[in-house]
Amino acid sequence: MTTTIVRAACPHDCPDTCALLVTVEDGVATQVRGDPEHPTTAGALCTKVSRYTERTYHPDRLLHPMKRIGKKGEGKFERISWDEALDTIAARLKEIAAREPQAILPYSYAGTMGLVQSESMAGRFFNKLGASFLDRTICATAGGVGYKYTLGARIGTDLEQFQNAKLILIWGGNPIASSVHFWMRAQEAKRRGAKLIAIDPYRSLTAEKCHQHIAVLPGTDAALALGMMHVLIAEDLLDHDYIARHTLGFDELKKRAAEWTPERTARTCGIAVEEVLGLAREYGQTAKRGEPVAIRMNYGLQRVHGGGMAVRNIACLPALVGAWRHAAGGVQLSTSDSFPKDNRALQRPELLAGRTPRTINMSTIGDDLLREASPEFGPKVEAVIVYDSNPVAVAPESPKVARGFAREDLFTVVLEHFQTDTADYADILLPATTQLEHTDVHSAYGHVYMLANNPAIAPLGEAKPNTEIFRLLAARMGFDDPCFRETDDEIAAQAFDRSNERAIHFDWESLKRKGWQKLNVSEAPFADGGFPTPSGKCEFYCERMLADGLDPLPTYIPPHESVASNPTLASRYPLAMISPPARNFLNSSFVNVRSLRDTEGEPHLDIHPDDAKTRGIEDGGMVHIFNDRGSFVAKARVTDKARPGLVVGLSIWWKKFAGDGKNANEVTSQRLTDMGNAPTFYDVLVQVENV
Ligand SMILES: Nc1nc2c(c(=O)[nH]1)N[C@H]1C(S)=C(S)[C@@H](COP(=O)(O)OP(=O)(O)OC[C@H]3O[C@@H](n4cnc5c(=O)[nH]c(N)nc54)[C@H](O)[C@@H]3O)O[C@H]1N2
Ligand SMILES: Nc1nc2c(c(=O)[nH]1)N[C@H]1C(S)=C(S)[C@@H](COP(=O)(O)OP(=O)(O)OC[C@H]3O[C@@H](n4cnc5c(=O)[nH]c(N)nc54)[C@H](O)[C@@H]3O)O[C@H]1N2
Ligand SMILES: [Mo]
Repeated sequence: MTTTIVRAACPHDCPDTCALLVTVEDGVATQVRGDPEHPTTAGALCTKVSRYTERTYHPDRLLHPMKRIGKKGEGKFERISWDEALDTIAARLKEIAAREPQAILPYSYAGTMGLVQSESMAGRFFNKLGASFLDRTICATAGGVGYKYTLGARIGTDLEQFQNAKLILIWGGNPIASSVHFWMRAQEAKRRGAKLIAIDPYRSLTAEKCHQHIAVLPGTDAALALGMMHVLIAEDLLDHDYIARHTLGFDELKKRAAEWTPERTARTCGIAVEEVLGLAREYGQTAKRGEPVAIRMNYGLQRVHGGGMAVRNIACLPALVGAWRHAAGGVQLSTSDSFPKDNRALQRPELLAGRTPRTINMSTIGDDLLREASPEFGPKVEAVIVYDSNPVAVAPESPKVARGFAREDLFTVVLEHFQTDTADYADILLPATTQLEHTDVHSAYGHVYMLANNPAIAPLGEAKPNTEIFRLLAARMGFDDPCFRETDDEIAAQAFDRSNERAIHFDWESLKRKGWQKLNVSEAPFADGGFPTPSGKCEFYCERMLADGLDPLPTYIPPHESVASNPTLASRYPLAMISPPARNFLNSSFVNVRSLRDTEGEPHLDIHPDDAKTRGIEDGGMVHIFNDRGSFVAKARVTDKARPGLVVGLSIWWKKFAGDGKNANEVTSQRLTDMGNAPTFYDVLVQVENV
């Protein structure tokens, strides 16, 4: 028997982007481990990816191209050859493109985060075609835009520093489920005497293990940050020297923060005045003692109307108290802009040849698939090519998404590992390779290492990498630019811009051998200011926001749907619903892996005992969750983990694994955030009753 160890990278949409070691015995991958030498992975994997071989060798893997023989959504397919599949797709796309290429829409997200298998060859293909652009907003753009207004770029505290912090605010994130390698550092900090405070409407697994949990109402974090500023300023818990040298607009901010008394803040957030005061004092006094205070924000807090503003406001806090002076202080939402990705080399925008196709927002795919041609919208969508995403399960207001994909006149191609809820609507379903079967190169959004993914095994069945599928389609379409013939290795070698000092060490061949390489970045990014904003400062007052039609100062934007902001709606639908990630799923990936699904059991709804009692709901009873957009059924868990007025349905279930064939996105809305045109998954009112 020959045994080899292959260096790989976790492809999933998670801040941790782990370095993997894959054991291969006689051509079969038998084990996936975390690389013990990679500092952030530290030899540990989450429950999901430690079972990656179960996913790759799953009996339900798609192994051949197929064409639909049943009704759309029914999921009945028949095996065809690659030639037939590619010829069918090319013929249809040629016919549409000859009339109107913008009637073709790519739909993709982060099924794989690999820079090669996500938007390289695919991006080139759609650029050459002149297809509609897709605005990839479904996760992080609200917070990303808010963060950038304040700090200039998505750069933050290095993950490898958090264990040295004396206070960590875990704000809108549940890292035990969604970023376990950050949580390992936070626990180390706790052992060294740090205090951990969770700010989350729900007592998540993480909130349960922190010293303190502040259960704000969903969508009110911007107000809490303003209240903290008020107290920091009133009690002079400030770093005046840092403010003077490295910030813009402190005097204006002072006036604004004065409006946010602890009483007003507490009322808005649905918490006690003491909680506002206590949080601000803990933060300000720890910093004043010269000790590092760190904030780990996560995207959970920005899936609401004012999500961009909330992130912006929180991003102002470290500069007020001088937390950036310490490598272990500051804030991290994302580190993605630390990476000098060469998107031009990957996607070749010159293939557009001067055209600027219209842009469709992936978060409003429900409405947009149902739209007729119009001067504002442009042509009706006639073809959708889905890869690295499962929109029928994950996109908001799912009843409309499903109706859109059910259109008889829509031509749908899905590249997938499995027959997902979206795959059920495909005209042509193509088998894609998993991370063990293809080459890739990775950046990360929670740490600062570039990683290589070497293929460990041969593709299963007739599966092909996304790149190869688009390469073959390009040839069928007659696209003869040389970039369509590049190999995956050639593409990977162009992923980072080596003229940028941060990626100066990047060399694909050596990265493949070593597996990972840290970017050339400083330990404390803003210790001496140098924010990548137009002013070079942390912008409390932001001219760009004014130009974009926003309040240039931190403010509070209430939820679209809440008891306080919409009492009329709340009289019918009085409960706020959030649907954050379940620990054993990764968005909708892994839901079909038996052992992981069995651990989650079935779709649940956590509801507070008071809210259950008034509705006669008992623990373990089946409940119906509904609003004007739709409804779904789940098993009630009566628990005070959900604060009164809040219900929580951990997600994202495949609809076909739920008893009623529906999931939480039946009731979520397509209304967008204040910034970044992102969805408002956690800005939803519902009513709940016994089935
Ligand atoms: N196991 C697992 N890991 C994942 C994922 C997964 O599905 N499963 N998804 C991955 C993806 S795509 C992402 S984007 C990341 C991050 O994904 P996030 O959406 O940040 O998810 P979580 O880290 O679970 O944290 C969300 C937390 O925010 C809370 N929350 C909801 N609304 C509010 C609010 O208004 N204010 C505040 N303060 N908190 C709120 C929720 O109760 C939850 O505990 O995780 C990634 N990691
Ligand atoms: N209600 C609710 N809805 C949500 C969220 C929520 O918290 N609540 N979270 C939102 C967030 S943060 C996100 S990021 C989105 C995530 O939404 P998506 O990015 O759509 O994520 P997944 O559901 O994991 O689907 C990814 C699919 O890509 C496939 N895939 C993986 N690798 C490859 C590959 O190499 N090739 C091909 N062709 N396919 C591949 C997987 O099999 C999987 O089916 O969902 C959003 N939806
Ligand atoms: Mo996400």
